[in-house]
Amino acid sequence: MHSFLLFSPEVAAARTAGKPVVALESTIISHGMPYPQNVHTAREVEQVIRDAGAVPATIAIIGGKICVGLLDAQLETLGASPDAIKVSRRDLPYVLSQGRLGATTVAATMICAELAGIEVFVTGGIGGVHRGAETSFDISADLQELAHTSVAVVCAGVKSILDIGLTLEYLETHGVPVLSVGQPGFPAFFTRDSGYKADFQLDSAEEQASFIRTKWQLGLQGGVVVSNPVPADEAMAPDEIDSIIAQALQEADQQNVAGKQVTPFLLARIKELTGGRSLATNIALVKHNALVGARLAVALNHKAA
Ligand code: PSU
Ligand code: MN
Repeated sequence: MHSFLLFSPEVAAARTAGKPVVALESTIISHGMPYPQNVHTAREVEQVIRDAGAVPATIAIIGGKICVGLLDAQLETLGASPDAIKVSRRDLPYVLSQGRLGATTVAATMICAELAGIEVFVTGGIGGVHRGAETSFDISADLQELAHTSVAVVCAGVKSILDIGLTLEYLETHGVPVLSVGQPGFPAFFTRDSGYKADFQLDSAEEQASFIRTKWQLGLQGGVVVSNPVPADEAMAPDEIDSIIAQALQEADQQNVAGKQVTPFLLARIKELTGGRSLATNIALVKHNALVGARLAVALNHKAA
């Protein structure tokens, strides 16, 4: 086993028993939602996964270890700590070797999940190609990770802070399939419809698991995006969220926000500008993704590699 990995007792027991495990990221906790709703939501999301017959493994970097599964106290520390570092692929060696507190992005969580032998990972939204990327070159490392690392990522699509069309083009170029659940369209995080279609609609966990197994059995390495729209009664009004996103983007531009600060800046501004209503939608969609991810992990577990 990899010397950097440290499994929680719950996850270690699940591995021994051959139970399905679902990875969860921690940047959504440290940089995606405010305290204390972040910790509360993280616990609720874990419980959704347990109730659906799988075991949650929230991943973070603590004390020079990749912690796979967090104790309550660790989750609390991470959620309450203002100086947890946002850790993507580039940052992993620094945060581990310096013993810093790190919250893993989609990219870093995929790396850690693969090291830990976990095939399914649930999040809210993945990173992507930013609007204006033709001049800023701002393309999330999440997309390269999906190209190379063999983990299925359940999400509610990408926020329209990004260029959704270019994000899908990038994924196509790198051979990353985009599945949708319950509708043909690719969802836009706060809303169910991005105006773009997913590649393949597969509604049942069994079909999704067969697709994913087939890809990996063919030797086609890399991830699969399983896009799951926010439940209709929890979605935001498209007009409202679009104008708020436009304002947040303009402010980021005026304030010269760059690099890894861009996504957290936009997420925080959107929350403020919606008076916190975006947070309720965010929490609802993550919990819904947890249910879909747990069912997928159970189905994949029945089709052992
Ligand atoms: N998108 C969201 N919520 C999030 C993130 C993205 O809707 O919390 C986080 C995820 O951890 C994702 C990261 O991996 O932001 C992407 O950051 P960047 O764009 O800097 O690669
Ligand atoms: Mn970026």
